Amino acid sequence: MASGVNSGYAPLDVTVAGKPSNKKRVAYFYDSDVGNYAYVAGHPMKPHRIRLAHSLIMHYGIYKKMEIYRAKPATHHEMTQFHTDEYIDFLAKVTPDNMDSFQKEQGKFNVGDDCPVFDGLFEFCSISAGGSMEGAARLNRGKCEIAVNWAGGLHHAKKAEASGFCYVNDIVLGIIELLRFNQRVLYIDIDVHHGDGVEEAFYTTDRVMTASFHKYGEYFPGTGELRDIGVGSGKHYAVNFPLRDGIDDESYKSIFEPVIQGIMDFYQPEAIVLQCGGDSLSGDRLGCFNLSMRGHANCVQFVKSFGKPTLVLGGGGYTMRNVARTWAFETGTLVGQEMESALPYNEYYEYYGPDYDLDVRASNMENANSREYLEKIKIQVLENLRHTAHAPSVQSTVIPGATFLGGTEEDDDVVADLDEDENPDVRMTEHRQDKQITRDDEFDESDDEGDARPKLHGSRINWNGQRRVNFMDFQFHDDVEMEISGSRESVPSPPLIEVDVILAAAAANAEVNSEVMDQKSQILVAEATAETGPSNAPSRSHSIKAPIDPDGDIEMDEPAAAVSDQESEAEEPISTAQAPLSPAASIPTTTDAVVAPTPIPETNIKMEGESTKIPLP
Ligand code: V1D
Ligand code: CA
Repeated sequence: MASGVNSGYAPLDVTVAGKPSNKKRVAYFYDSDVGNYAYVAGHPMKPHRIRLAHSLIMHYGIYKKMEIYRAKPATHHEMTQFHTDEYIDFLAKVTPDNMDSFQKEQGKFNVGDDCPVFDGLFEFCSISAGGSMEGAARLNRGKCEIAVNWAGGLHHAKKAEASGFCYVNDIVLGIIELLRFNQRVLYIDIDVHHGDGVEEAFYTTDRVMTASFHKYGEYFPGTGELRDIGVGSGKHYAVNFPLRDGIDDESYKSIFEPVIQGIMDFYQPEAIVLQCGGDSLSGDRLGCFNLSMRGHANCVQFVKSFGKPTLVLGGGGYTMRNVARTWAFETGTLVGQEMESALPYNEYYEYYGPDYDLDVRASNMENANSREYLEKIKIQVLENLRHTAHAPSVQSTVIPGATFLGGTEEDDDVVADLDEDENPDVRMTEHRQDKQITRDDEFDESDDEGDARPKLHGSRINWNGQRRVNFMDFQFHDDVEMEISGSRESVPSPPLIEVDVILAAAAANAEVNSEVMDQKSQILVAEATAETGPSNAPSRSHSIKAPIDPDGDIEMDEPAAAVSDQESEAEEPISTAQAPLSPAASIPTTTDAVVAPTPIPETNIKMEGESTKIPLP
């Protein structure tokens, strides 16, 4: 076992498919300020959980097997490689004190209940994004094989819109950095929620394959159907595995490993980004899955086993003590360290009572994912992969007669049936709606040099009737167009390779989703409003109730010891440095400045304007 705790729970694999789990150089990014940021009172997202995880990581001695860095916070300019200037300007300016004078902008940028304005909002976003960008940059330079940023993984943020507790999409920014040196990047998302922001950003390019496993059906954000497979050049490069409540370790492993193996075999990514949202754990305050810590960490171990440069990120997770346990265990898994079941004493020890044990155990909740259901979806997902025309620089065969899903008409019907299984109360599934929409989903190959944007546009209606508009020209803002190569290091820029492709796809994304979704919105709006209303409640409860039990709302300084799981807050060298694939620009160089001795857990970490390496004691 990679991280052997003798618990009787599903073990992590030492080897997967005959591949040894070699030791990797792990770079870990942590900023001791991150735990001091707090969303508004009663909000389930608590950055303090990252400090809890860090404390466990330090006290388990995992720091001895990795390099610890404090990343340079992402700058306004770096953020605009994906986000609009206007949106980032707003995030930088708005405060709880002046927010009343930004009423219009709050609406426009979706800042409100889910994504409140709080003190230090922009700095929090900078820390989160800085860690992911810096992790990607170190992977690019071949300075590590694995980079970890538990403050990252904020997968819902859109180009010009906050969503689902996420403001700045550190994942998209990290992937953009990886794309400078890697032809194909695989994004994997095991948060219980659909990784919509990342999927949207790369929906029309084959340079990034996104794969999300998530609860689907009457659940935020309402996207991530099996049939959502990408558009244009990106068709077949988005993978969605919709799940129902209560999935357990065995069931999850039975789908995750074959799907990821299939993607690895077909797509052959050069780098991987893994979002490890902890809300897929059993007993999560907002989640509805039944994964144990070891079931969750098996995904990390499985991804690690492929030996690709991997950026490991956080994400959701609302039962703080369980998120901390799991991310600490997953950090141990990444460095190959055994971890005792008994938690080491640490300054947050009281959070882990009454057992003071490492494991997060599964419950006896019902698994609404039948073996048959999972098998059907898995087969369709694997079939879709088989029908993909090509991946950049990877030869494969186009299979004639493929339909939108890449399967046969018969397959489409199976999927439609599956949709109906998922949405028994919906009269017409989105799959069928699409068949009725006049589509023009090929890019307009305009000769206009400056505008390779497609003519397809659209919008989607969420499960709760909200219209979603997404702009995805993540590298194509007019004002930064010539600086898409922005890097966190000064690497000489060789001639651009295939940059036209990626730019066209990126530019296309914005218009594609925007207008496709507009069309869908017109058709679906009546139906959507007729659907069952939204449920913010954790679906485990299956009840319409206040989203959060105020009694279970544990603020950052309060231990959870007295609160039960049911009530509480409520991861071959790979790359030696290689020539970048897109031009470099003038974003400041990052170096590793050695500073004061390693703090345990978090004192004496200094920032000197650049990424700071925290030396071992
Ligand atoms: F319960 C709450 C209390 C206060 C504020 C918000 C919530 C809450 C719970 N669940 N908000 C939600 C979800 N929002 C809605 C919308 C509100 N509309 C009417 C519908 O249901 C958002 C859940 C976000 C999940 C984020 C994430 O876990 O995926 C994540 N990953 O990385 C970072 C966050
Ligand atoms: Ca997910």
